[in-house]
Amino acid sequence: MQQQAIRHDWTLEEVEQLFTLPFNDLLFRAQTVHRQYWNPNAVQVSSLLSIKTGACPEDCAYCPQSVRHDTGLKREPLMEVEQVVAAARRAKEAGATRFCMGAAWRSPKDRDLAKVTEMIRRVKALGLETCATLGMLDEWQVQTLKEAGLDYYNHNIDTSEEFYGRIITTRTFQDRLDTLARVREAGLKVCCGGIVGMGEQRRDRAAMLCTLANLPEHPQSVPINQLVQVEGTPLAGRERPDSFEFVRTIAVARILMPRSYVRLSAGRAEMSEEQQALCFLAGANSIFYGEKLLTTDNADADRDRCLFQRLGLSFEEAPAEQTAQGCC
Ligand code: SAM
Ligand code: DTB
Ligand code: SF4
Repeated sequence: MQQQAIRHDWTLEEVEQLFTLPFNDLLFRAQTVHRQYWNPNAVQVSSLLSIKTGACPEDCAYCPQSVRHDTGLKREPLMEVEQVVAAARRAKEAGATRFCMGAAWRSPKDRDLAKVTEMIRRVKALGLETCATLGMLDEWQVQTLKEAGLDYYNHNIDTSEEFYGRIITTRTFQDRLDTLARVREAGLKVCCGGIVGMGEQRRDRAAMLCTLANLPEHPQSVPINQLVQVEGTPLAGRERPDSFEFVRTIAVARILMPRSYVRLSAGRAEMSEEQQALCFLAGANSIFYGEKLLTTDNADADRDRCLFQRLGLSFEEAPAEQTAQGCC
């Protein structure tokens, strides 16, 4: 069978048509593409740590960390480097190959960035891939992170350009694209995706994936989150998205971006094992693993291991170039 081409010229209509395929046809197509590029039974495993929690000045309607929402979350200053390294070591021992450090910032301040670069160096020295998500970055900040050895930068577009203003008013969709361009142009790997279940329409989900697929390079990692509803955020109480619609979103992401990791990201704790299995069949090949996401509970790690065993899935090995430097 001919390999699915890597395209950057998808039209919204084409993407919407994929969403309307009969479920079995869509999954067959996604799984076919998946097998052309990936080991279908290996899943990349990342762990997350919130290195600075709460009191974020942005007003993202989904987020428990915004200072504008009363979610009862305890704010925590930027963590100490040693604490972060200890958490990364535990994540590695549990089987993670990538460690993602998240901070509730609009953008990092210089003093904070200096500490984060030290965290990156130390985590990388453990033999883990590093990822950070720190908000908007200017060129100098991107360069500083690159020089520290950062592998991935996570910066989500979250939804369609049209729906964006209904979710966030303190920055624009274009602001997000601008940071993504700086990160990409500096040669860092991009981790960029969005959230399903915020009250958006299918057209918004299609437009979000179309934007990602038409970037000059596909993000190397595409996290698809299901909204984790947190009491006190404006989106708490929304109707849960249809489970098959979530699986469809994963399948369309896989077809549009064949070479990217597609991460079954937040929201697994609320999904059945059968739904997760369908997501893997649809081409998801990355997860967050471990007790917590940033501030909310993740799916239970023991149950994850059991699910992997039942499905014959394995944790993907660390990339060959990622070797511990032995200093810590
Ligand atoms: N402050 C930085 C930023 O916004 O880029 C980094 C951290 S922020 C928490 C990272 C991403 O987490 C958001 O872009 C969003 O996609 C996701 N996220 C946050 N809260 C969520 C929730 N309740 N459910 C699902 N995803 C969520
Ligand atoms: C992503 O796309 N999802 C992660 C990570 N990137 C940073 C964050 C999910 C956060 C879920 C809500 C919380 O735990 O605070
Ligand atoms: Fe702040 Fe990021 Fe949460 Fe938005 S998603 S409120 S920028 S931590």
